[in-house]
Amino acid sequence: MQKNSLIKLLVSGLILITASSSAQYRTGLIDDDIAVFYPEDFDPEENLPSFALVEEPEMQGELPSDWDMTVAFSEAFGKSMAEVKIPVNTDLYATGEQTGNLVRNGTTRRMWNTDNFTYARDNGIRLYQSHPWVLGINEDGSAFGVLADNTWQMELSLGKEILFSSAGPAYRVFVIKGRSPQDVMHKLAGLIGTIEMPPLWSLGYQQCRWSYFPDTRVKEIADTFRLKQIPCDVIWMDIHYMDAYKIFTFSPERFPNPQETNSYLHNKGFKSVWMIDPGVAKQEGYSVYDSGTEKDVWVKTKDNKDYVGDVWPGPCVFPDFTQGKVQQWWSALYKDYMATGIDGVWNDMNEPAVFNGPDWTMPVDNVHKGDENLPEDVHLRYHNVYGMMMVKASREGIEAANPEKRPFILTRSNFIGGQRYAATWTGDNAARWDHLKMSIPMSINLGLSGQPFNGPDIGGFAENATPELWGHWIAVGAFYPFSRAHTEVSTRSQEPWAFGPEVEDAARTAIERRYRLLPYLYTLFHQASENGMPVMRPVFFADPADKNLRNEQQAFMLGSDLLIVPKWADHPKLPGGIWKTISLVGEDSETDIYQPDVKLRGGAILPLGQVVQSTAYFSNDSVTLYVCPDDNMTATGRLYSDTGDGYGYRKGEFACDVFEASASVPGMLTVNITRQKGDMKFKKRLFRVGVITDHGMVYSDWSRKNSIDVKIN
Ligand code: MIG
Repeated sequence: MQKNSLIKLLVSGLILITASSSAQYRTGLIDDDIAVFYPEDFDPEENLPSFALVEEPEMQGELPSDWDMTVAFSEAFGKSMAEVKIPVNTDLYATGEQTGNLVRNGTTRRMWNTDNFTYARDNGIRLYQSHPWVLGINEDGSAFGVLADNTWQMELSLGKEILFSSAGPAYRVFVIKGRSPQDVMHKLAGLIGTIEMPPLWSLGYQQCRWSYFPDTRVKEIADTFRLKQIPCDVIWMDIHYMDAYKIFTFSPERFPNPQETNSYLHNKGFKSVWMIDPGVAKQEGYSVYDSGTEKDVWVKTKDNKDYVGDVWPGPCVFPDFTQGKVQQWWSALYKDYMATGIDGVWNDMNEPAVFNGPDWTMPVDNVHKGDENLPEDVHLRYHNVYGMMMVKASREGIEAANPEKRPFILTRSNFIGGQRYAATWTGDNAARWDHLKMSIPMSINLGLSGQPFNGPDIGGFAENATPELWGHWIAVGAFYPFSRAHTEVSTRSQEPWAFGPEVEDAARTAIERRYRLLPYLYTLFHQASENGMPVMRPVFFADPADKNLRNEQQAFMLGSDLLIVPKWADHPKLPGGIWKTISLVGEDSETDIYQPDVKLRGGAILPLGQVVQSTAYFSNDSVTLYVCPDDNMTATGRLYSDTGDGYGYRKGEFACDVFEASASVPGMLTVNITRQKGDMKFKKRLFRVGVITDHGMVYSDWSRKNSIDVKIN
């Protein structure tokens, strides 16, 4: 390491000379309301290429003289600090996957990806992912965002200023200003990109445990869903499917014929997701180890030996994803694997977690070799992006294996910008009430950090859920963007039917509600893929200027039109204006003991589908439009449809329909349906309008017309 850094010092000295004479790394504006601040000693070799950003920004001009949010760089106690001046009385959010309250003011966070069972380690101030990003809302509802473009180990303190303190070299900081938090989210998406459109099936309900085995048990679980008519799209395979925990292998006893298992699931309308960890068993004769060794792909110790650390299979070596050749080698491993009919991949343990490593990971002075695109450097620099690099390579391999399908990857570790490659879940929570409640601010803040596709383990991972807790968890969990039940190796059964008939009924209703909402949910995911808007949003998004809403973290929004108010919410603070409780599948949330209240915004039109047992049977041929008129008896809504998988939508095979309601004739509401974009054809398309009135829902007949009238009194 010593020799390394000496050389680096020399090299960086040279680059510094070029850098300071080039306009490229100078503080200024990169867009109307986006400034970048460079420390004087910024060294591109130590910082770039950026992992967070989709591309290097271009300088647009000088920082305006009245720009108030400036950044002061300094060095203290061997740390590189960046102190960002922020307006007074602001509320701070985001900072990625973190425990605690929705509002982040007054807290300190660590950016150091950590396998954190039950969030107990380090008081939960560092979890599996790092998002050095803060969203701030000013008193008047205008907003700003601060992004430290730095992968090195870092701490983030949110006091009167925002203070980043990093164990690495000086780094640049971006400051975004916006009219509203939504505006700032759009601008963030411009910098870090958005999710790719996920396959529709990944929006369905998903059933997991550590682990379902053997294959007959997997089939039994799938069959029980269909037998009990509880909708479900995906069954998950955790580490016990492997042969002695060796990745890309299948246990000959437990899963002798994965192809057959996958076909069985497919025939019943299920998809399967299987786990792949980064640690590769160090065993000669094991093809992944042998081919990797031959290509010299493993992360090195400071003495340039293959680093070996213990994970599930025992002693393991770890792919060094900083090298292009390693990425390609890793990607190629997915070809035969996916050919067994696997639909999605679950990348776990990629912080990376190492059982016998310092601080449960690999030594910070381990060496990543890099290549012409990425400089060689120590683990301290690349640790926080190890998972991100892994899922990028996984995604590329899965895409190459199945070029006609949209990849689905779930990752435990990631970094800001990593939503471009994988969805995420919030790791090993526990079956406790406080973890159920905390899952909401966690999920919201991940969405506000650029990762809309996320959710916690429904039911809680560690410990045994009580029937009551599981019932409440699935009732809310049906509304998480990523909706999957999961539990640890030695816990009780946690399927929807495992807690008795009452919870089973509650689960069926909850999951049916999700499936009925799929047209709306899918439209929200499409928006997220276009402009980075979170799917699950804080209540204050309904009215950012209403200070009263700023710390509401029990209720939440789905998109801009639905409010979800959990049964256990204690005096939730809800936005003003018209919000009407709706029933989605015949439930009455007022009397139901589990189902959250779902409220539709006055002025909104909500597209609803039919309840199906799997998205394999989903179609947007028959859509019900719930209309919640505003004070002027008008409302609008939209629906995005496509084929649910593949890339036809990129060539126009999609439909963006816009709905507009008005009451031109007294006593009559008319909804006009207009194709705004896309040329997808439907065999037959029927709409039906349901209007929320003072005397209940009033429905039209099913109609093929694009103008539908409803008598409302
Ligand atoms: O060391 O694969 O967070 O979801 O079930 C535990 C077994 C490894 C941790 C994941 C969890 C998964 C478990 N894994």
